[in-house]
Amino acid sequence: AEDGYDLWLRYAPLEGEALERLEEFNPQIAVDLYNREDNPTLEAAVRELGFGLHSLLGEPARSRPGGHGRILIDCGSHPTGGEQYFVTTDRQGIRIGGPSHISCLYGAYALLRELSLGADPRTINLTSAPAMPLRMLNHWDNPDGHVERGYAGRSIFDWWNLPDRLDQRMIDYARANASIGINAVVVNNVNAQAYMLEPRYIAKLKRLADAWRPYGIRVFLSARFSAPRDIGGLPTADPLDPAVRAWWRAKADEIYAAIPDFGGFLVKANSEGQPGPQDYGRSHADGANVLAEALGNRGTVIWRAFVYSEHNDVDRAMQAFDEFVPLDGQFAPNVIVQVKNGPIDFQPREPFHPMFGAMPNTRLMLEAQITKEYLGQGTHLAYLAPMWEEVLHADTGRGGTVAQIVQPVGMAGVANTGSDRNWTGSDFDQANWYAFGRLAWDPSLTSEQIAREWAAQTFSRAPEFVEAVVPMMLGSRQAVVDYMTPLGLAHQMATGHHYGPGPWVCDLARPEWNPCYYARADRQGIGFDRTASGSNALAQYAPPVAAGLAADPDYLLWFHHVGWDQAMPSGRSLWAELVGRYDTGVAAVDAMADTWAAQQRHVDPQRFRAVAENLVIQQAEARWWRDASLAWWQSINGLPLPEGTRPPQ
Ligand code: GCW
Repeated sequence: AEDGYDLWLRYAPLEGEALERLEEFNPQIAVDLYNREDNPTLEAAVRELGFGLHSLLGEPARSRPGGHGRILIDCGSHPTGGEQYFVTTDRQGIRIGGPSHISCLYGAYALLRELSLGADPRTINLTSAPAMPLRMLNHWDNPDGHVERGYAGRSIFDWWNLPDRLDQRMIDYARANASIGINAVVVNNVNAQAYMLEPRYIAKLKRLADAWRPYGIRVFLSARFSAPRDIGGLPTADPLDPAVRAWWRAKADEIYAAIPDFGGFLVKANSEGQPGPQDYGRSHADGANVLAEALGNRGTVIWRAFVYSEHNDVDRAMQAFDEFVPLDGQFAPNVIVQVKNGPIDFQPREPFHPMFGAMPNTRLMLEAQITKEYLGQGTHLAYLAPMWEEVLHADTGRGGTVAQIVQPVGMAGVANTGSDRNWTGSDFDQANWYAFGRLAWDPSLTSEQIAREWAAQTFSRAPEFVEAVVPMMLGSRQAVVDYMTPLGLAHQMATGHHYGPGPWVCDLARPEWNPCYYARADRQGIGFDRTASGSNALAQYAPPVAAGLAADPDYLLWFHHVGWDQAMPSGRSLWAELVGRYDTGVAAVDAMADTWAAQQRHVDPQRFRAVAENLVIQQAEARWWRDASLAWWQSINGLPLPEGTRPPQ
């Protein structure tokens, strides 16, 4: 049965002309003489090509007598030669090449992708280099198997049986990542357990590192800042204490002895109760630099900018900028500061984070969330590439777009994997993993292009299918924005789980835990004034960009408190416009369900039904979001639903 385990690497048998062309070509894999020495990366390339081609040709493959098309794997073995590849065709056949072994694995996946999409093997010509050096997944997986914000079952990492037993799933995971160019993995939650740094866990991590090395993946660990105290027996974790510095140095040496290409540490410090340098009156830079010194030129410290402190009545959207921008230039060269796409927290829509462009002397990396904590989790269909595209293309007004700012460094995505048979809980959430990798490799790809290749490889190449499903995917994130948090509203999700609506919640201890803090609805109007008359978060952006954001209808209630009866450009009042947006979101989900219902003949029954049933839930829950939110706003503004609005159903 098709249960989705194969992800986009299904290599479903070709049909028609595409099949005839590949049969005609009659591929034979060859490895260049110089590369004959056993190399696990080239072996992986040969294996994948063999398996993929066989599968694309169908069973049983009709073998053709006579000529055959050679596929020559011919890559250099330069360890730091770069990850770029080329796939070219000449009279003798196809040649996959590049400076390093990993070039050939990436080239093999690119070739298989093209062939899967029906390309002619006699004219394939590809050359590609990754835009960003670090293309990374962050797993929020706890060692006990629970995944924070995970909606696809338990963790895929079997710490219990490692290092003695390596699940085949770990190889298939590496294949999936390599096929989209992901080259770095943080295996544990940023809310970290210090004991992950103990020798028994280093041995487990080594087994994973060894298994993934052929696929070009480096492992990283989330490190708990207080580890020198928690597991090191020291009385303090003060980063300026010599014994603490020596402890981190010895810990790094121990890890490198086991894993010579260990990537480094990811740290969440002084945020949401995590320990950090501020506990000792030190700065984020003091903390990051001590870990950086321990790693030396062997690795990187990735320090998260997602911080906000309790007992601070500054607008939460402003706190990271306020804390980090003054530290620009103080971080060691092997420190990266990792910044979420927006200034609050992975909302369905946020303006880009004002830190991008504001720290020219610090290496900044983008953090996106693949797992859809605030976008209907594993149930609602929302394709996130349009959101990431929006952020990557945003002009910071300070030396380039967000993509240009982070390109020399990289992009991290909070993974959505779990032990569900299809990896991601819902079949369409596979597209978000796929799109994240493709965009990190090449942020100039469009979300449409990525959706097309994903849908064709994952479900069906039938043009009618692709033409229907791609637009459905492209509109799906806006639908979520409309029925959950239209017009720039944010964080209206119920407390803790962040799934359903909770705009009425207003009694939690910390102000910024409450949805009412973000919506600021009162009898007169709704929205958070972040202009000069309010928190002035707007001033954290470069002036021309701030002006654009202030005038952007998508961020209306993000930046302004607006009267319920204020006229909108549409001519309608804000209230009527808001109601209209919720309705638009509900209608969009109905249309998605109709689109999917028409695809039955293109999709295997198991996955067809799984997606259809999720969409039924989403239809009901879009209504839940709209009706609960409107009822709450009405209880505040006392306004009737505008004329012509359909009654709740
Ligand atoms: O998105 C929020 C989540 C927390 C998470 C935190 C973070 C890992 O609700 O679960 O903790 O952000 O990014 O650190």
